[in-house]
Amino acid sequence: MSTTERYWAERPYAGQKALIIGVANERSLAWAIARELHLGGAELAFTFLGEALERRVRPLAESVGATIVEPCNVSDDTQIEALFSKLTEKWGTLDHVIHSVAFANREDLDGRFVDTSREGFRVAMDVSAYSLVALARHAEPMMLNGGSILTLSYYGAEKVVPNYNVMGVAKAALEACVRYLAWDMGPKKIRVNAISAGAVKTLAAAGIRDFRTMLAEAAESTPLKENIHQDDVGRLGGFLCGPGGRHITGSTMYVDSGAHIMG
Ligand code: 0WE
Repeated sequence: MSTTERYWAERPYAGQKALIIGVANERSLAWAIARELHLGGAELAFTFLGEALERRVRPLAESVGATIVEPCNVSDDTQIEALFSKLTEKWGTLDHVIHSVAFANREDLDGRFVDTSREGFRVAMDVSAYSLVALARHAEPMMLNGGSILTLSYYGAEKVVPNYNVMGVAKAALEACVRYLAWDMGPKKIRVNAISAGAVKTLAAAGIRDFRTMLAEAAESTPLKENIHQDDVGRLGGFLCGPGGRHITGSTMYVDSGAHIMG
């Protein structure tokens, strides 16, 4: 038996249930974490936004034996409530929530941050930061055995990454939400953490100007001299949901080839 086979033979998430929000296709970071949890024996539920993504998500969900695939627009309380009534009815309890959702208007990811409109700021904050709070609040009563809530962040939360603009502000808020949620939920042994991932080619990065150049430059300038892969995020996500993460909460952990240490 190889080392990896031996690792998965332990099935660290056997009997556990995980809700995955933010799979768009096979390149999604949420999908990488979902696969990792599936390998370790977890049962999965997925959400999608709109019919186009439903057609993408359903086959992926089926490939890992998931039977719960529900719509969820995270900026709509009614849809969040419907999702959790379905989960309560089908599962009753929940162990993990993976939140891998962000949105800013396309025009706010270019040009000057100072030009962000009130509505653009509101939308970015609502979808990218507040949604974690709303989901955590609904998940909490189902997480009777403790568990893990994970979200995805990016270095633009801490330092200026040109053009990341309002998303940087929203990710800063998201990382602060992680800390306050960790404090609220700690007594119930629910851990809340963020993974700050290096730039990686996903649907969220498609159409972002000069993204390929960014990737190439990042690869050159990081200590490890290579870009990250979705699977790197999958492994850290699995670690944080598993026994390795038992006393880790409120943290933002980096998977970025060391990019964040550079001055
Ligand atoms: O968080 C992100 C991007 C999230 C995102 C992507 C889009 C594209 C399509 C949020 N909203 C939208 N809205 C759209 O209309 N990343 C970490 C990837 C990313 O995005 C950047 C980056 C990096 C890295 C934008 C500018 C500069 C760097």
